[in-house]
Amino acid sequence: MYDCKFSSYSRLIKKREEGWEYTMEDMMDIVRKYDGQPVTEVHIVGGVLPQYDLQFYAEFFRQIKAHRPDLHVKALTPVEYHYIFKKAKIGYAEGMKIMQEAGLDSIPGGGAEIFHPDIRQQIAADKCTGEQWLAIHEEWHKLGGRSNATMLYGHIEGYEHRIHHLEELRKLQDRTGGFQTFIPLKFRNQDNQMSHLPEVNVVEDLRNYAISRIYLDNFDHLKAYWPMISRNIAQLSLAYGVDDIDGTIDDTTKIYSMAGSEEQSPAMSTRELVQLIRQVGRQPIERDTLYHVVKDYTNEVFDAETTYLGYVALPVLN
Ligand code: V47
Repeated sequence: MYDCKFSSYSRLIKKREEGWEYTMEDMMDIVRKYDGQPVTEVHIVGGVLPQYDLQFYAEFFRQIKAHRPDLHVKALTPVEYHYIFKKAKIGYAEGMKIMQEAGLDSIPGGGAEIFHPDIRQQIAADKCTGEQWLAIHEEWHKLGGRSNATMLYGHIEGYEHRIHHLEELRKLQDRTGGFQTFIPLKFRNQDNQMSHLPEVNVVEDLRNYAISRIYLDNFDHLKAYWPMISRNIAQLSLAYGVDDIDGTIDDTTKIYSMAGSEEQSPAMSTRELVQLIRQVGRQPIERDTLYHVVKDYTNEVFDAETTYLGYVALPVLN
């Protein structure tokens, strides 16, 4: 495993017993746990481990698709792809094609952190470079694939580094149009190697959403990931350019609960999510991963006795 300065859940190989190391069977058990439930997407967060190679991930995607063909596989980031393609001695275009044929449906936004080398060197030196991150997304877009983009902000970067990051994303989006949503990720400082840094305040968070919305006018969506920022701030962000607060979620990775988020067991019912959106006068629309409308909840009447489970995503379409 690479060293990660800001992650509260990553562990080096020498401390592997403190981390997560799942076998293919363990991971398939997690997928099977949701059989019969209205789950639309599995978001697979990886990690760089020598035993997880190209064949391993391709086989994993194939097994998920064989088990549940309609489940959208949103998996891994350029950090893992760069590593496994290099080990397999193949280029990005060939590698992404193999992943697509194995069942990969889209790439999540992770691993972007801050592209500018002055900052990336200090917080994510082991990870692929900003150029490599962008190049892998570009190859994926050329294959017709869609992906998301993130930016980890509020640590040692300056505003100029954030703007550089947005500019790089904007330029790639102008070339390919393959990004769906931009997700600013606020640095949380609990139990990681950057815990000495204070977290930025909520005004900064909201300003960052507003600037991102204006700068990335070629992105269709701006997402506030509520398990990271808390459900109340996510609700507020809907007045600052955000149109997507993600879904009901079941954060088995604990990326944010371990990093100090207010949300300790991130899962909301559909009813809670709908209420959150309605309270601020917005329209709750369930979407799938590719932003097709699944259901309009504007006039939905919820029965207090009913338990609403599921991993639906409810963006607000303005
Ligand atoms: O790349 C890790 C971030 C990312 C911390 O595509 C942290 O829909 C804040 O990308 N404080 C992975 N952030 C998660 C990710 C993501 C999440 C939700 C939805 C989507 C999507 C993508 O989490 C990493 C890193 O930037 N992260 N540690 C931390 N302490």
